Amino acid sequence: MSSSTLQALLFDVDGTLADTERDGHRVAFNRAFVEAGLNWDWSVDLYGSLLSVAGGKERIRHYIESYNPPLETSQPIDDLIIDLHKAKTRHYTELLAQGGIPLRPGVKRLLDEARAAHLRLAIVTTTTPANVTALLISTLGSESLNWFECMAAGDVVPAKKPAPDIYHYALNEMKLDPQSCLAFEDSRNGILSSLGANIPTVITINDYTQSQDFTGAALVLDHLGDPGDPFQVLIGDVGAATYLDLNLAQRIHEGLRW
Ligand code: XBP
Ligand code: MG
Repeated sequence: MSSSTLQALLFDVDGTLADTERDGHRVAFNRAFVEAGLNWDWSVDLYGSLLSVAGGKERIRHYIESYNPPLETSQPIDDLIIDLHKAKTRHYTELLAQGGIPLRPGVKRLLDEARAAHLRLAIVTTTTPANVTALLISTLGSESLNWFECMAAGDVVPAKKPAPDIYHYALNEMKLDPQSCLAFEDSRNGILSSLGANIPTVITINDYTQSQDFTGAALVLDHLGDPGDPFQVLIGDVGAATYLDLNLAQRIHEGLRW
């Protein structure tokens, strides 16, 4: 098999598998703030700005340092961030367990197709591993945890996206050439990370990322689409396709010259 044959699909989680940020992570952060007695509230708009920093702990630190919110505590900042983030993860996983967030269009169909074709699958994300598990179980059932050969997530690498480290980690774990993979991302931080590891990348935008710069993307779509729920192509050439199936994924991949 040539190194450029498509062998694996690598999926970001937040914003790509599901729209988790506005009604999931943001809500969980706010619940953790209330629980800690902090008078902080991350509005939908403010959260959009805070998303420039990937990683929940990193995002809280950035908020404290850049926005100077009221902070009446004798607790060292590092400890406060860790405690807030633990509480946030608890709230987030509880929210998902209640079935709060569905998968985006086409995600389950594409995963099913890829499994049927014996393509290799991985998760490559900044988020905490417990959050990935909670999303997969609540949307696809616990069986789906076995679908992914590698779950590259959270603090397994010190430098989060946009650094390419988490993709390098997954490639190394799976012993894969970057050119034999296709990554799925939703954000500029995400594509900087995947392209930084030389992995061809498809973008599905969302409300928070729609005006970001996706230079270098193989394809930019509003979502993966489904039969009866066609995608809109924002950048790229898909011929007559109306949804991203394996055939289109392979064509996009083959069309790239790296
Ligand atoms: C997602 C993130 C995550 C979540 C929070 O980025 O930035 O930080 O918002 O997750 P990506 P944690 O989709 O590029 O992986 O709080 O667990 O860090
Ligand atoms: Mg993302």
